[in-house]
Amino acid sequence: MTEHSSICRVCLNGCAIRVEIEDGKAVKVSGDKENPVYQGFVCVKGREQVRLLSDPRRLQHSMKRGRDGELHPIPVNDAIGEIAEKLGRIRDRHGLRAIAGYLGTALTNSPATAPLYTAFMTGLGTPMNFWSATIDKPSKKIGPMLHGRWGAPPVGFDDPEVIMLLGSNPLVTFTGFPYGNPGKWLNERLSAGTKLIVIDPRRSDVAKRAHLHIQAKPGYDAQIAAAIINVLFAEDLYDRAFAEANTEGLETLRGAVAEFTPQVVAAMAGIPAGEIVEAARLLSSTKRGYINAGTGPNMSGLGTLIEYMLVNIHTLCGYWLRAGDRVRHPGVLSHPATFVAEVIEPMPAYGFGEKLRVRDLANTASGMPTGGLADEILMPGEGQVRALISCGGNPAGAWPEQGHTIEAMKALELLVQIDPWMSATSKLADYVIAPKMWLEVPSTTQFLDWLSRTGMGYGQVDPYGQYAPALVAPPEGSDLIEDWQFFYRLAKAMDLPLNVMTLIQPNPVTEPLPMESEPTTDELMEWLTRDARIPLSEVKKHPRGAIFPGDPLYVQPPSGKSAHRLKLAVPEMMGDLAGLGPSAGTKTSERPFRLLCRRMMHVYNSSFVDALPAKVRPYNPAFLNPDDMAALDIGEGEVVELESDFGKITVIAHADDSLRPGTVSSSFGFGALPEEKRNAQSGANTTSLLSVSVGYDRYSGQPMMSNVPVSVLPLGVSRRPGASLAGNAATSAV
Ligand SMILES: Nc1nc2c(c(=O)[nH]1)N[C@H]1C(S)=C(S)[C@@H](COP(=O)(O)OP(=O)(O)OC[C@H]3O[C@@H](n4cnc5c(=O)[nH]c(N)nc54)[C@H](O)[C@@H]3O)O[C@H]1N2
Ligand SMILES: Nc1nc2c(c(=O)[nH]1)N[C@H]1C(S)=C(S)[C@@H](COP(=O)(O)OP(=O)(O)OC[C@H]3O[C@@H](n4cnc5c(=O)[nH]c(N)nc54)[C@H](O)[C@@H]3O)O[C@H]1N2
Ligand code: SF4
Ligand SMILES: [Mo]
Repeated sequence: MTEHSSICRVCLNGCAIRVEIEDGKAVKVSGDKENPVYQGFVCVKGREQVRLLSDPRRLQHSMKRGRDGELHPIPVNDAIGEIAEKLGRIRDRHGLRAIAGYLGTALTNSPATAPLYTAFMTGLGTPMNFWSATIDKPSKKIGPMLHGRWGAPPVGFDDPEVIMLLGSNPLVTFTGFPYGNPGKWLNERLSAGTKLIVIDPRRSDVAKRAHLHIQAKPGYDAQIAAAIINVLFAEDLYDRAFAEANTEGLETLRGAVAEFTPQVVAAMAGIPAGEIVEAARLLSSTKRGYINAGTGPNMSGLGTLIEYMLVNIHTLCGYWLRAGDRVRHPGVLSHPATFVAEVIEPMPAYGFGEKLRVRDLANTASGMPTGGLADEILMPGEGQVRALISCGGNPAGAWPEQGHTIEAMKALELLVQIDPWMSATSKLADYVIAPKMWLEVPSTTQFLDWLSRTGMGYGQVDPYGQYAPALVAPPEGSDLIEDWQFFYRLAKAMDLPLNVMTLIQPNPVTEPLPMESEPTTDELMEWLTRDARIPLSEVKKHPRGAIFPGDPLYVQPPSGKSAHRLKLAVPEMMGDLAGLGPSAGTKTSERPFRLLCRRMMHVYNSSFVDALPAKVRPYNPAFLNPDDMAALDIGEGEVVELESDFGKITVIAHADDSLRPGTVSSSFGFGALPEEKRNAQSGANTTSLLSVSVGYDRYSGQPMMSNVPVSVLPLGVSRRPGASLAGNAATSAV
């Protein structure tokens, strides 16, 4: 038995792990206690990866759909040759727009996947390049781009003294706190005196640790943000000097939030007004703070307005680094950057570049709106998408409105799915390309560097880096390639150039990759990190990972030449806000419950839901407040139906007293394909309750995937006269 260091890639947290290897097979994963950032942290998914690597259900060969309609093994290079030919024919017949690509969350396995995917799509010349960020939190970029750009980083994770989280639960999801050991980091922050505010209809794991948990009804985050700004103005708590020097629209914003008093908003959101006032006072008590909104608010239909209002609070509280401040995370495996304390050139937020043919959507700062892709496939006419290359994502399992997505997948002339598992999308594909997984491929922390630079709520505290070599061989007799190799070989077969962009912001560098002979992954990773602040060779000297402080980097003083200003009151945002005011009237739904999104520690989206550990529930419960269950006469573990305006699913109900009454909380990714007719014991696909075309965010196309009106229908209710379908109406969310 030997023990080696590696990086866990099951999720974005990138834990430093120790891997025990016996007879060439990984047998045990544990956290690396000597690692300065992770300090031994590892979760159940990280530990389970050794079982998953040799799970018999994992694909060992690529597959092709035969004339008999079934999938059969095919040598991977033959598959690539055939796919190249088919794509070439579709391009010649229908044009480049007929070919779309989709990159999902499993891009985290290797820092080479995203650059090679992007280079392939660009080399091919199609604008139909999508990724999962636009069915996740696309407004995290759109909101700040509307607001304008400060030339230095936010205070972020650098010793914040106040943190406000809206609908995110970092202790389970590793988003909203720095990548590392989130529990330890929170303990450290709390003992240093940091104040934590959490806004969530659920007393989530992180809300339990908060100084102030505002357990509002879902869907009121924009109004709550407006009320916080109202208090900042009313009590004169904002950073006046910063705002006067660097912003415009202050008075317009003051006018726009005037009707959103704490009392008015508290009544809407079902919370005490004093909590809004307290939040505003805590937030403005320091200039060292950050605010992060997770999937809950971002999926509630108003993501862009919410993110815009939150970045307004951020600016009004002055949470930006100033001239002379040290930039704590200057990057490791990324290019050195310079930062300046002034407002810099704005970038487009939404509605630019390629237009979708549906819902007036177009490219955004977060990429093309994935919520419109199924329609682009189904809608006949010029530009119709006929081929989809999907890598590391699972459209048929994770895209909203499952039935619609499945119809789209079936309508494609060519569906290529790159996936180590027989996922819902693999089952519908013409070709399934089976890739190598986690410990079988080398990796680096370069993607974490990139995330550290892309915005608030992501990334790491300190400039941390690690390199991990491939540790184990893929299963014997298998025929697997790395994700990036698929795109390299396909480009070669189609005679396309690959101009590879390193994962570096804000000034990405693109250079052509040599196509004469295929590089090794290590050579490619050298290429991707060329000109990095810390050379990869230096990072490799620290196999257990290390912090690379390098020379300190400071924010430069303003050039004095910038004519740009941060915009506090762009007209479309102020218009949207006015539509939510008390004078605009409230929208109601007949349905008494609101479905909340939620993630569970032991699953990762739809990945490996069919291969979960034996000791955990193999399904996604519908969690309900016990009072609501009692009112509906639903027993613990009872099968019930959830019905929205768009679909109905059968789920198993479990009591959870951390939920605000009137809410149902359930994770997604379960339930496979409806035609498999599984029972509730294997989970239900909550995406069937969603719609891509009703209630979406009009800037990003982000579908409404939380705060969704639903009814909870006990099965056989007619036989139980005592049961009421109305829910606990007195307290339910409206
Ligand atoms: N109802 C509902 N729907 C949701 C959400 C929700 O909250 N509620 N959340 C949304 C969010 S936030 C997101 S990000 C999207 C996710 O949307 P997707 O990214 O499309 O979906 P995932 O379930 O993450 O799919 C990951 C796929 O990659 C495969 N995979 C695993 N490892 C590898 C690998 O190394 N290489 C390759 N090529 N493939 C691999 C897995 O088997 C799986 O099929 O779903 C969204 N859908
Ligand atoms: N263990 C694990 N980790 C994961 C994942 C996983 O599947 N498992 N998935 C990964 C992915 S793709 C993502 S995008 C991230 C997501 O990370 P998070 O955003 O932290 O995801 P959730 O746990 O779903 O937390 C969303 C919270 O929003 C609350 N909420 C719902 N609606 C509203 C609303 O309208 N307003 C407010 N204020 N709150 C609301 C819900 O009650 C819930 O507690 O997690 C990532 N990490
Ligand atoms: S949190 Fe768990 S799954 Fe994510 S990187 Fe760490 S060990 Fe892996
Ligand atoms: Mo996500």
